[in-house]
Amino acid sequence: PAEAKPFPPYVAWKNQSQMIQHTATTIETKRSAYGTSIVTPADRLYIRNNLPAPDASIVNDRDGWSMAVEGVRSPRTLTVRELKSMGIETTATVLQCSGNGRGYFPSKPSGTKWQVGAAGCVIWSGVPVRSVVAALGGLADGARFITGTGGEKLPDGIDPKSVMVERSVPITNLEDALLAWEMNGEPLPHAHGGPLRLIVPGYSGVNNIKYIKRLAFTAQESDAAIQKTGYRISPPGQKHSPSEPSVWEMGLKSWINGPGPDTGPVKAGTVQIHGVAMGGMQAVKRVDVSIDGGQTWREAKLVGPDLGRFAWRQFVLPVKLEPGTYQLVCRAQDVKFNWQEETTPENSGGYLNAGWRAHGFSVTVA
Ligand code: MSS
Repeated sequence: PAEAKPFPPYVAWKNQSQMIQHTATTIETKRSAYGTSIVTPADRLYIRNNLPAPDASIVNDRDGWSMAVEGVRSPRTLTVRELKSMGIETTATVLQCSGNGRGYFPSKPSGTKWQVGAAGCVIWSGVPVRSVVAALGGLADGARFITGTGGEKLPDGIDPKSVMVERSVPITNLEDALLAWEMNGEPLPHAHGGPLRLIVPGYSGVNNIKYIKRLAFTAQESDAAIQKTGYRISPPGQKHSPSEPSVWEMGLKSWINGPGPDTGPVKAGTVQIHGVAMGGMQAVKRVDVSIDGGQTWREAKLVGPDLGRFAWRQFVLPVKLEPGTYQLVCRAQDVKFNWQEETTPENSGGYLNAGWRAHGFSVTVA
């Protein structure tokens, strides 16, 4: 099995027994490895790289890392040391790959067949992007997007636009976006984008640029392929086109982690059904659990401190189960009274699957 393969050097420090390695650049958390507290430990947080990660030596001098800022009144290159003098903020967000849940689309779109594990809840600390903008004299005229560029060395002999990791998000994210140098109380690991990463709360993984080397406030979206034609919601089987919606905001979503399809046999008696729920841009208000595939529902209890609207909530429902087979599903409601969708329509990239039915599974109680 894929899990047996040792992890490549840049992620060798990960807890390999708690993860599923699809490839050297796509590694997910096992459903059973999320636990019941809120924050996902770094050593089991998923990994996704579109390009090979830069050399780990880039974190040898973290404070010396520099990032160019463009599209402000006084454009400049700033070091992490300088950024640290401009402000500090800490935010918990769900970091989730756009393709998380792709493995549950019936048509099996191409790309990594992520189940639930290309996600985690992470605490970031860094400087608000808006503070950096203020320190550099404010936005230049016409800025409509925040565009971040990854610090990877690009392969020779290829059009850089075809491979570079550069994404644009609407300027409205100035409110909440962060340039983070710490993750879960530690210097940001190189594998997760250290020394410096752009965090766009509520937006899917690809918009959170690792090892950021350029931050530009632009009039247009990036013309890099990853923005122009990649990561778009297109009809099944069709190529992405720039006119289709970009994979930006995440949706309302929840899933059960335990007992799970990978937690082994369940003993009859009282079972604590638990999982996670996230609202995308809105806080989660409520989670319902069903043991009969959605015919009847019971409200679960939200567990632990509320880390803000961009974090996920853990939930639990104690249920007495007799021997038999049960179909476990859950669905979340946000503070605007929207319910999680039952089925996410197929799209060619297999993005943003948040359908509650597809994330369910059956357990046998003996
Ligand atoms: N950044 C950079 N620089 N590069 C790359 O490749 N990727 C993406 C993000 N960012 C990249 C970046 C993706 S795609 C994702 S998910 C994320 O990141 C991940 O993260 P981690 O830390 O987990 O690895 Mo899908 O939507």
